[in-house]
Amino acid sequence: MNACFMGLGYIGLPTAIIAAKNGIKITGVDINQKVVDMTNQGKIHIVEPGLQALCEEVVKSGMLKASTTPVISDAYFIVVPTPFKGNHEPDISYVQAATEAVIPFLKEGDLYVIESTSPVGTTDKMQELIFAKRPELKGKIFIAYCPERVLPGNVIYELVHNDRVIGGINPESTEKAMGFYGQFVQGKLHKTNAKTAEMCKLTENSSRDVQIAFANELSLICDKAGINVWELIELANKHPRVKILWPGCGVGGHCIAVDPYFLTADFPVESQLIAKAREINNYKSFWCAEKIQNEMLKFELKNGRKPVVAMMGLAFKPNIDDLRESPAKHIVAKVMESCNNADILVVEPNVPEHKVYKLTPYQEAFDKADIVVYLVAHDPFKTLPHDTNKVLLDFCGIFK
Ligand code: SAJ
Repeated sequence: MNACFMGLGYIGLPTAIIAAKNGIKITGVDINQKVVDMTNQGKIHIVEPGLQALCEEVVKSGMLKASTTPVISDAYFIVVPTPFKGNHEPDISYVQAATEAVIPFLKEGDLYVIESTSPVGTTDKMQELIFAKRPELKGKIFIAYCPERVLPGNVIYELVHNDRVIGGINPESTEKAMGFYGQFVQGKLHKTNAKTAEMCKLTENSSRDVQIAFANELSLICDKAGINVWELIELANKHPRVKILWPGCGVGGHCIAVDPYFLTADFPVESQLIAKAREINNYKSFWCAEKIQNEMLKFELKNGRKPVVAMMGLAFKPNIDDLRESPAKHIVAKVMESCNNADILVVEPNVPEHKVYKLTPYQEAFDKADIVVYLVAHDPFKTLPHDTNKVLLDFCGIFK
């Protein structure tokens, strides 16, 4: 079997590699020539443990080849980004462009699957687009939606072992897509229709966002009430039916902080809780920045000099090098903007350098700082002492 993967990013590339490893001949398509060149040299352009070796193997064996254009295949997978526009409206133009690129190659019996997180109804829209241009294929090709669910950092394991939800535009399409994923997924494959599968992905990430918002709201209440929120949540979670997540300095990444807007944009009246959760999680970052600024002011009033502040972590979550859409990064920027004379040391042990900030090793920053702000719970920070005279602001539960 031959398949084309449209998009060689954080999901498309690993999925293409795993499929190739399982005997499917893959053409990986990306608009970025650099990504195509690197892939063809067996090199990966993303950070993902274990993926480099697998990529080398499937490129060498000829099972994966990258290109900037699709080739005639038996199946086509759309794995491109779906960002949102300025007004939080979803932008499906990449899905549309990738679909338009494969339309000329489609033939009877082919499978077309969207994996990109998409607003409800996108698969139907792409179906209309395909049949508007190729009416002779009506009823002769298979169209489905199958969202990915992998966690960056654990992608190789999760791609194979996670359950998948597969929704076709008709039962035949669902079956055809099940047949494809069954070749490398060991988790269960759950059948549904395209709309439910689209909604399922948005539901999963919105559910997590709402739960984190609850934890973040608790952290604001506890701060005012003088209660340790980490101890509180640990105790509440001893109840057999309570499972509260953890507060942090906001919610980042390209999924949890984005996907709920796909629901609030299309269902503004109905999605009150989902919209409020987004607001709370965004507000938490502003609150953290203000808290830091207040501590800096207090220090200055008490000591007659500006404090040295260590900002610990820039990534969007612990133990990764991904800084995109990171609340920690926004907080650092906001604090730096407001106090241009203060000595702010920025720490991120998972990246060698940053194009805006001069990075300081974490131990050195800790030693020099009067105020230590924990923004991301990276493991190395947990080795630093907490019985110290320094002011410690722990927004991510480093000592929990
Ligand atoms: N966070 C908290 N408190 C928590 C857990 C997370 O504040 O208790 C924060 C993190 O620090 C981070 C953000 O939430 O800023 C998102 O991190 P995450 O680990 O919750 O999720 P992602 O964005 O890395 O991956 C999510 C996953 N979805 C769910 O868990 C429902 C993953 O399975 C999806 O495949 C991925 O989104 C995606 O691509 O949609």
